[in-house]
Amino acid sequence: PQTVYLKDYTPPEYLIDQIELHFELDEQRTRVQARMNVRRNPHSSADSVALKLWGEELQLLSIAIDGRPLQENEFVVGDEALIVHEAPQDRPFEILIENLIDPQANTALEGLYLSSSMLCTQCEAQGFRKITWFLDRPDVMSRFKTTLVADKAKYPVLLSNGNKTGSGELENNRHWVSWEDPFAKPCYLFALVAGQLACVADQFVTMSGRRIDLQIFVEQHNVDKCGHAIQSLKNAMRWDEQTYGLEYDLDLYMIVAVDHFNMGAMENKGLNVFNTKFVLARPDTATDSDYEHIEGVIGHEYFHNWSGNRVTCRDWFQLSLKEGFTVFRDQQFSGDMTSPAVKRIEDVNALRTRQFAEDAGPLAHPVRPEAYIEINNFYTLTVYEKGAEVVRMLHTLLGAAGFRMGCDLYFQRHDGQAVTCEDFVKALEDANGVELGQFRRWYSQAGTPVVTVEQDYDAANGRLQLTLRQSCPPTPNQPVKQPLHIPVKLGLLNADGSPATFEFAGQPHTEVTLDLTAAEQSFNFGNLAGKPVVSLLRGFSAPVTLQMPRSLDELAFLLSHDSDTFNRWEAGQQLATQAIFQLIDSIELGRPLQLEPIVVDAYRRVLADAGGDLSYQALLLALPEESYLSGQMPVIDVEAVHQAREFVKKTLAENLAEQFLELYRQYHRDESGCFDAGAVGRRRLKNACLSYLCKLETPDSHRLAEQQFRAARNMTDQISALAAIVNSRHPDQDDCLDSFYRQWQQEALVIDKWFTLQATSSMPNTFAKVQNLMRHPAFDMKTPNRVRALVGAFSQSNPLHFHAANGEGYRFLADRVIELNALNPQIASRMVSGLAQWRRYDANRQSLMKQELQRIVATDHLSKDVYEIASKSLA
Ligand code: DPP
Ligand code: ZN
Repeated sequence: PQTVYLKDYTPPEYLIDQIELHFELDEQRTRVQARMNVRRNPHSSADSVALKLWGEELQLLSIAIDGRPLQENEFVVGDEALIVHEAPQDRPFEILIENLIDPQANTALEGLYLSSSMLCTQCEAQGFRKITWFLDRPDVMSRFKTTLVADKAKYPVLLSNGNKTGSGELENNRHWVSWEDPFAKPCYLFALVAGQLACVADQFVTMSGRRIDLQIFVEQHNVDKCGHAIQSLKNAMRWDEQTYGLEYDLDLYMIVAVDHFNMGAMENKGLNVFNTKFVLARPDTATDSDYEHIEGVIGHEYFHNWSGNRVTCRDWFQLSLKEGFTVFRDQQFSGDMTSPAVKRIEDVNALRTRQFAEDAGPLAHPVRPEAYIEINNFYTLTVYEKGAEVVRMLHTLLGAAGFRMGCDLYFQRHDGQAVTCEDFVKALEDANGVELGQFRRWYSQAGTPVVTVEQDYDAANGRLQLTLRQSCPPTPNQPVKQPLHIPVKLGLLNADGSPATFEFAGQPHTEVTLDLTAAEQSFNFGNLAGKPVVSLLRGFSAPVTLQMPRSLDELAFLLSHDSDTFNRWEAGQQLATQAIFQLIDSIELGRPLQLEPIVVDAYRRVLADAGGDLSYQALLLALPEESYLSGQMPVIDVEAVHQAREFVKKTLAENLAEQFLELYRQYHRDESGCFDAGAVGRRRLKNACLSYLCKLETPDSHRLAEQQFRAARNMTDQISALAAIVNSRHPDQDDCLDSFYRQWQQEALVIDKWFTLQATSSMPNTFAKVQNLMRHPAFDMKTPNRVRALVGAFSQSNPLHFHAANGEGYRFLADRVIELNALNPQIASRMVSGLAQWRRYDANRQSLMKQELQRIVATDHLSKDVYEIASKSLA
């Protein structure tokens, strides 16, 4: 397979200003007619060049230029492209292509495909070439007119981008609808949908007084689960007006929910296509977190209308231009809608457990990658989540007002263009009159920087000197790293826990952002009454690993007193992490296990402090995840990590049982249907307590969980109780699982949760259960959500059992990857990630994992997607 390089970018030789598409829709034989207005790009080389249109899995019926059918010697059709040897060079011309496609055979879910009984499309990144031959690249922007013709009974609803311009009846019970999108766009934003769909409608009045129709299309049985999505959309539209001054630009905004979808959702102009998971919610079927994710993803796709659609990417190496920026925007939005403190912690937690692992492994790549074999493999945590952190640092460095000025200039300067990450940074610089030269390295340099800290306190003069050093480990193709511009937010605490006022750069402060730009740099803080406790990297102001040795006492102190909500939580995490690592040492040395009393005391204080944000309190109670702990070990010992963490959880439960039970009782009430911060917080805190209490494995704790499970009228309470039951030795576990299945068998998204709970259980014989579940009638390898719920959850969220020392988990995963490779390469390649980190394990596991990767690479007809991930993992 061929590698594509950023350095080889050249502007397109041809442009397509307009395309008129005509579809005769049919499950197995869809006829596509594309009429394109083509001309040479005045900004490309002047040489005469052949016209190369990308196309895959298409059957050509006819091709004509300016009405003249081409002879066979005038063009050639290959597996990937159609080449017209001599196209007109000196004038615009029209190409007319007719071809056939087979949506039902399309299990890769790229291009036009069948999902349940509806036809829909997914064109990002390069799916349009599976619809017709085209200049499928984001810097070719065209105005689209689309006509859809279909059977009226099977496909009463026919949708595409933009505004509806006409419709009518045809013979044989067929009908047509035509659409026109007034905004030029790259073909990755094209969409069509056809099906028997119910519509939930609303309206939004924009800040300039325009009335926008909002429509959500779902299968009839889901109309009662669209209320939250519609409200989220309205919230997002208002928020973008208020926060970025950005208004919606069409008269209609449509969202369609489909069961079969490779990703979360897609921002097609005026016609978003969503995975049902990020639309459908009812209090009894969706958890509080589901409600939040729906709001976040609805916001994300809506925000793309400006950051992605009006201003798009020049080439796919610039993907983070739209994704990093839009993730940052959706994070801001979700924080504003819920709790900024809680949202920040959740985002950092995900970044540190998952993106940091990617950045430390064989698939590490910069936020702006330099090479790819298959672009679908680069929709990564690095491009999305680290990309968002890079935008967040720009926000921190420029301040909210400066950042907004920069964004205004960016949108104004580049509206209607396909641009680069460089253009984005340049707009921020120009609007603020600043220079961000060194900062740009964040886009080109992979790996997570490590920052170490040395403190030197001069009591006589009340001065503190901090020396910060940064380094970054080598990553593939980047052996040597340059220092980065790292914003480090800092505060100091007095001995009594109050915030200290200090002198920095001649001014009094209570908080500053240090610009760490050199490999080693010292900073001085004066006017101190006594030795302060340093609170560093507040709000996680940069995506780095901070190494700062601290005593358990100091961490407990910060957990009680730090005014920065992120660092207060972080102190608790570090406290638990240190305690767990001490226990891991004891396990490995065969010593008896004992938890430091200071840890129990710290959690007792967290339990006692019920004054504030209960969701935040629940986060303070959550122990660091096994994957986060593993990420810090030179050689990962999954069993010791699990055993040590369980020991801490159980010991805390034993020592603080009364407090856990009291809090549980205090907040256990039925507030189903209430989603305000108070009700959500009460559920979170109560369920955190329940999960501790179930570690006691007493008849009382079992009864408590089962009562909650049986009585629950909302999914948060029901699934939390079931999770506690499934992860304990509860005697009625199987009965509870069966009754849950019977209750919810008609609700695909709830059954996904049922699969995931079992796949992630830490109890013995989980692997046998996973194998049985593969044969369950509700399991289906062609439904990505189901595959992720079982195969994905087991291999990525059950380290204990997936990494079984006999290699059964690895063999199982490789078998599934090979099966999926033939059905859906994108999903197959996502599943490989369970094996990518093989170097982090002991020699026995390394060789077992490597074997499976080698078996995958040796598979016949391996897709580019799987080949790239598996071969790079081995390299
Ligand atoms: N562009 C899509 C997104 O919003 C890709 N799934 O992330
Ligand atoms: Zn996106």
